[in-house]
Amino acid sequence: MSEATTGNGDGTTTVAAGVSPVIAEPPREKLTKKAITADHPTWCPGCGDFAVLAAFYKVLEKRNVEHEKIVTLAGIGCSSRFPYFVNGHGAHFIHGRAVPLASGISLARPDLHVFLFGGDGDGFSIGGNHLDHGARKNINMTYFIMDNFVYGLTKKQTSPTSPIGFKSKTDPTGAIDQPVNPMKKLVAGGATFIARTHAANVNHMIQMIERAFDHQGFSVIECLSECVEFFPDVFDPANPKKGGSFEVIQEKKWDGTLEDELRHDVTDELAAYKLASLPFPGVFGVFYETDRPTKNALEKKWIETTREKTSGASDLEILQKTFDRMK
Ligand SMILES: Cc1ncc(C[n+]2csc(CCOP(=O)(O)OP(=O)(O)O)c2C)c(N)n1
Ligand code: SF4
Ligand SMILES: [Mg+2]
Repeated sequence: MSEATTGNGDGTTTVAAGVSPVIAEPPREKLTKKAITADHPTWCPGCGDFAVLAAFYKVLEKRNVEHEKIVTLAGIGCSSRFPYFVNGHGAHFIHGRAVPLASGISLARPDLHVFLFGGDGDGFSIGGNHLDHGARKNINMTYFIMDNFVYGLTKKQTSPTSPIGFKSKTDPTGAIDQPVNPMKKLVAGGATFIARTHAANVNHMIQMIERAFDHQGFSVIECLSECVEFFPDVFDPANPKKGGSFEVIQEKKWDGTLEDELRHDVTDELAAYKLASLPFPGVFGVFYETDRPTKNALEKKWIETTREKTSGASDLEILQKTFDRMK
């Protein structure tokens, strides 16, 4: 019991004037899949995004995340419908603007787990610039990008990750532009956790989401997720169930062995860049991870220092002083 409260001996408590009462929380039940499952997903049967949702439910359940602390946000696209299917706080926002919305929420409420979901169009086209700034500022959130190499919701336009030659409504004779390489873009942008996975491999997706969840800072996962309607079979070469090979990055164990010298150092930016240069379907796993102060932490420190300097002045007094200085 805190100093501001007095037990009355009859189970009730008297709270000193001017002090907010501490409300005892009822015992918390374990988070279940049932509790976090919302509407039935409206994706086409066979869409890769179903498996992503299943993996996300699994992680929330496994980690027993506090239900009221889960926030899922998205822009616009088939993949961006994600927040509708998660029973928690969330918003389906403006096309490409999930990162700015999430930045405000993450900075104002650092106690929340901010998850973003979206597509290659939302993240690398219209939202590409926001992605870079979220990354360089290292704002705490986890961004899961379902990359299907096409604009699915708007029915087959060339996306920034569509390969050269892809025939779509915007490129009827085949795409001619160099596609974005998501891993290279994220390394150059300054994201502090960067991973790649595949919707056909649920266990690997779960591992990557858990690693991102544990990371403090701007974490991004690119997930190859097939659009069965407008770009079917494009990821077969990375899908063992369809005859492909799913090559997982072997991370260094720092055990001093000879074989460890060949393993990937996730803190090495250049090594991550080199991995990102491998031809399609490339490799899967954690490309890069570094420990850099988050904007959340830096901003908190700055506010505290300013508070100390203004020696307990109220917000109104600080505002008044600012106006006085401008006279
Ligand atoms: C400002 C604006 N421009 C364009 C659109 C149309 N639009 C909606 S979703 C989308 C692309 C979606 O592609 P992607 O992000 O890859 O998601 P997918 O549907 O493939 O999951 C576009 C161009 C829009 N809603 N708003
Ligand atoms: S159009 Fe493609 S991305 Fe959209 S729900 Fe259907 S299969 Fe999935
Ligand atoms: Mg897409």
